[in-house]
Amino acid sequence: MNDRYNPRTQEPKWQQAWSAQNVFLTGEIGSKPKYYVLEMFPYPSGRIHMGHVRNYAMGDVVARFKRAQGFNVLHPMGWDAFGLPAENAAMQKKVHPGTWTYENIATMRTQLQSMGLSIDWSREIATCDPTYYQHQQAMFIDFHKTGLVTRKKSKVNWDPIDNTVLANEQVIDGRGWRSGALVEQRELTQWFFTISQHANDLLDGIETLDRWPEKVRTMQRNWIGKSVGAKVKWAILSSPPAGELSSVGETEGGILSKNKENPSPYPLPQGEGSLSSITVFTTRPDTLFGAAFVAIAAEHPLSLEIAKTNTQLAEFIVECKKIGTTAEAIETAEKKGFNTGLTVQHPLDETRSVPVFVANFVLMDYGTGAVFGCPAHDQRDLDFARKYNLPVTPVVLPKGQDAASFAIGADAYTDEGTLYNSSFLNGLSVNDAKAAAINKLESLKAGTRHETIRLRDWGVSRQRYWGCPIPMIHCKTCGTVPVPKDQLPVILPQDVTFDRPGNPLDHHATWMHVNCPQCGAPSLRETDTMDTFVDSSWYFARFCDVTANTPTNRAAVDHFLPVDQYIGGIEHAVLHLLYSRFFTRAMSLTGHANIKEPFAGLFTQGMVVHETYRSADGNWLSPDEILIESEGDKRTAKHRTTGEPVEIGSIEKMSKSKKNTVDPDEIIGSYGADTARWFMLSDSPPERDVIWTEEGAQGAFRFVQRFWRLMQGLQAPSHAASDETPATLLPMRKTVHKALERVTGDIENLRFNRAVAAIYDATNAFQSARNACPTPNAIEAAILHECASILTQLISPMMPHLAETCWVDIGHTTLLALTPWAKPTPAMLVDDSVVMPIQVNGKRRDELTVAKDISEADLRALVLANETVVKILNGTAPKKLIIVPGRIINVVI
Ligand code: ANZ
Ligand code: ZN
Repeated sequence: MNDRYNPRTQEPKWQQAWSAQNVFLTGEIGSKPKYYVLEMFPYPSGRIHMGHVRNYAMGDVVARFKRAQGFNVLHPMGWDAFGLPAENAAMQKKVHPGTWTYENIATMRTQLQSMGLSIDWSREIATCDPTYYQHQQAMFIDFHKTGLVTRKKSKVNWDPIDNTVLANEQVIDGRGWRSGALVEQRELTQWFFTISQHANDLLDGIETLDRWPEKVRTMQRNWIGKSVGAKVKWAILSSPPAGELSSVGETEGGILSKNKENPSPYPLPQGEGSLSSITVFTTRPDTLFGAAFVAIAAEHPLSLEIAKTNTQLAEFIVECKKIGTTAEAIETAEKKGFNTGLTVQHPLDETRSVPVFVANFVLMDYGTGAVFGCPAHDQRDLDFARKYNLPVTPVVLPKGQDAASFAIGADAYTDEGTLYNSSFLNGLSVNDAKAAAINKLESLKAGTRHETIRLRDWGVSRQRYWGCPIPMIHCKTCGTVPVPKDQLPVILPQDVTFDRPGNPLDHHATWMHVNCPQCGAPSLRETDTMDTFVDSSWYFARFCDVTANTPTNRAAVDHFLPVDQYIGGIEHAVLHLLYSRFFTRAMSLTGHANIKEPFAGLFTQGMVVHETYRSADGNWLSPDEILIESEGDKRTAKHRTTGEPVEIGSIEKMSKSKKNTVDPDEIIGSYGADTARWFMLSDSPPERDVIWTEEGAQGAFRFVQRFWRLMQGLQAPSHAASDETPATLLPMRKTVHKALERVTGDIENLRFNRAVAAIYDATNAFQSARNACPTPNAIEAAILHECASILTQLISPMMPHLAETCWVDIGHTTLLALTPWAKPTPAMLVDDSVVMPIQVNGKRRDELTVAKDISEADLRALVLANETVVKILNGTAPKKLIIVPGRIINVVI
């Protein structure tokens, strides 16, 4: 007999057995209740990393557990296979993106299979495969027909040397990654999904996601960014200084339009800040009486108009544009303004006016592209006011402050308080003042209640090769025409070159030349491909039936969706999840599904982190280049070959740049997949980071060996264990049944580390009991076997190979993976009982044997039903029943 468990022979053996018996294929619809567990599918970058191991180990525990609990489990796997890295590889290694991608998929599939994941591989999909993306193209056309897709102008990063559009990640410190040229902003007509029109529905939906982390729900809410407030009109009073913007007059209907010498009309829609007024958006109409200035965006039509005759302003506008378009860049840039010389009238106080600035912090595409500034109650406005010497008038008085002495120093006051310095708003709370101000504005026709959403439409055009082609054709006479569905898929051409910058599809000799499907005239294919976030926005629906010849099989989608448990990284908390939620709505609007929320339960797991190591010359060293020596608590490291001392650095997320990674293949090769899975799940709560250590892996491996040894030499008993338990085995048997109950609840709630702890305890108890019972009789053997079976099943979701091996070793003849989850025997869950004397009026009359943890209500009922007590009471009620828990009962009559 072997005296060690050998994962290298056992793990492949069981993987073959499961696959040969199709254990993990999802069953027919309706055979059993369904359970859909999904981990975010990987990008085929080349090899799996430890983060994948953790993510997929967790999902697999849930899948195996739910299967054993009698669910028809859908647990699929696929590849998020389009994207820029494949094109970079094509350029650097002269290999076709498709070849590179499929080779990576083959490698990673083998790696994942070596983990022993219980996946239905018959449902595997790769998003770069035409059998997948043809359906995405069909839906794009349906979305287009339904108004869920539009085309409009949008800014892109333009590399003026390479003459190409750059993805955001190709812009490094404002320069093109290849050319090094300063990147410019250009406007291009691009394709968009109209997600912003669904913002309110996406917001409302968040409230129904009660099995999502609160943190993610908050991030989604913030990203959508709904602001409630008002639009307020400020009438333009005076002109800019003469000479800069010549001859303007204060005539009704606008200061410039009626000027005969300068007839250029503003390109402004009436109302949105027409010639005569500037409309701002504010969330703080309560602070209107503290206004010190109005500021407009550099690209506001009014600034552009003034800049036509004002070169200084024109220069300022150019400077503003250099900041870039990201909200982050605008937020961090130094706040600057340009005084236009215009003044506007306060909407609630005829006697007051404020100056108008063009300011670099005002975004043209948010709100109305114009704001009023209240320095006392907004930090940005305060900084601005200090810089340009504008008055700072507080209008919200904090509780406990004195109106006569309260003053604003370096910090704006942004909290609650009572309005003052504010005419009819004086004395109101901030909230009441907001309402009162809006009412007044509305009655004066100077403003309206208004909500603004920060979420922008989702631009999906990418000027790249390795993505899903957008199935549209541009015809000179018919405009943009969808590719007829019977001509789908629009397949990416194979013969492309990557030897020049830009989109290879634009350089292909023939691909883009087609005839218009409507009029037959020579036309051009759209050469933009879709953002890869589109690919991952519906893969979970395709998994329900990967053979359907329409995008979805409605019966399958209606049955399996929503995903019951989705597991992935917090880095996808906003975009991927929001896009998927939108896409699911869009699919339902076009008949491809019938739900709004794709993921009923979401779990975001923590990262895998590791110590870092550095040599004396400051270079990072990988864990396998060093040796750790420990003396007591002190650990030192030295170089494995040179013996030079190595500094042990901080614990960080595993990354290639810091070389603190370990390779899953190596771990699985030396310890086996079960050890890797067990350690990943055992050491910290799944939502937190887990520190990977060699010592920890070794500890897990020792447990694997110990568990296996413990299960040797137990034979299947002649009959099942009865409830009667010899006193020597009773505590152990109870511990094991209680562990069964606890682990069941812990896995249900994804508390894997707690489940592991309970298994350790129960395994220890089992080991002691076996030691104490070296030659079991038939009754004892049956109990030991029962407990061994339970323990083996408890480890099976985490360590499925070891569990199958032990399952056979203890005499079972079927696959554990096909065995229903055990149920604890209720009697074994009862804690040790106590004997409680019953006194009547202080005199001992009887006793009760009850469970230690019996509730007081149950105990009362037992006392009143006790034969002796019933006789003494003789139909009357006791005056009092005094219970000292666990000790004594006194009946007072
Ligand atoms: C006056 C005011 C006074 C403001 C005060 C705040 C505090 P959120 O919550 O993000 O929607 N704002 C409006 N449009 C803007 C734009 N296009 N670019 C830059 N800032 C803009 O922010 C709304 C607030 O941001 C608005 O309320 C406005 O400043 C500013 F004590 O109006 B507030
Ligand atoms: Zn045409």
